[in-house]
Amino acid sequence: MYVHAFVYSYAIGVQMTISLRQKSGLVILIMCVLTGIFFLSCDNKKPTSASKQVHEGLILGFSQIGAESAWRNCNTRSVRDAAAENGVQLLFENAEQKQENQIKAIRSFIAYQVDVIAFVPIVTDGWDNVLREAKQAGIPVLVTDREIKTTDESLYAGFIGTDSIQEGRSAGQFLIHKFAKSGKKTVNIIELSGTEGSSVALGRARGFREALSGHTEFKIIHSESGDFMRSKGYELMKSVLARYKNTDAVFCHNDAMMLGMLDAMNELKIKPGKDIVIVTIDAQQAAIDALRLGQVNCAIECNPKTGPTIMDLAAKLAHGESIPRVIHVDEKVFSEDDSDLADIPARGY
Ligand code: GYE
Repeated sequence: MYVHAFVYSYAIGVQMTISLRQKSGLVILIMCVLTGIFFLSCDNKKPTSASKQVHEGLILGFSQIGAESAWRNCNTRSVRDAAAENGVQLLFENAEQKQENQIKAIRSFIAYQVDVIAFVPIVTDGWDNVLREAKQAGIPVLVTDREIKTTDESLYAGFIGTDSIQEGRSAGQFLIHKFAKSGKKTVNIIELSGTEGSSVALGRARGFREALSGHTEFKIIHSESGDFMRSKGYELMKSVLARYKNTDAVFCHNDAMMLGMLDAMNELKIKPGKDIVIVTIDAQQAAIDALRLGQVNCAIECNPKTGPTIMDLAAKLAHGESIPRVIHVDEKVFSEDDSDLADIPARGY
């Protein structure tokens, strides 16, 4: 597609040059070639929309971690829909937040001799043994959404998912910008983090600290895991906010926990977005609604709609083709500074 765009823009340039037969034509030609190069350079960011390929007959074993958030449910829908659209036979297992269930599911996929295994690793560690079994059985593995730590990179074919370090950086950068003119000597931050040991919680925490390093006025006064769940966000923040009355900002690793926290703030008579600055990740519909109401100051998108790309990658693997080692999905940052908040299309999650 990008090659087509390149050829197309080149052809337009040539045509214009010929018809103008002037210096300006040459300038246009150069611009068109540069546009083509730009399209080509975008090639490593794969679109997550359906490419409508049909992969009839392919058997994909997919181990999902659970249903802890609206984000997760959308991710599950995206995988199920894309499988149905592409004629892929999907063996879907919900691990209910337990790694041992995921390991069992992967073993059952191996026993079933599926063509490809895809899974969302709930935490980074502890996958080597089961992945070695998949390798011995000759079944390629795609890691999706969250990353794994392994000493043997040959145990999986590639990863598609979020760039969690960048999401954390964006959160930190927003706070730097937000408090730049406040004159505050100290900005007290609470971090409500995701599932302990998960690559996304580790990455978001790391990127956040990286962005704030060197800005000594920012202090993370408390950091605790709410396991990406709304109920835990509520429970935890009710006591934490009552304890830390001098909180200036909260960084939530996901919207579900943020929404639980808003309930707690309501009970504690704290005005979210005003008394305390709120940055959150996922940008689901409820977070965008809260942003429009001024209750959230910044919502960083995490894109759950990876189903179509997962099907394409699985088909490549089933045909013995190689896939990129890492594909990060496109993500935007929405904030109170945007003039077009009203125009954000319905999120679908
Ligand atoms: O941000 C959160 C979910 O792994 C990126 O998990 C995902 C995270 C997402 O439950 O809402």
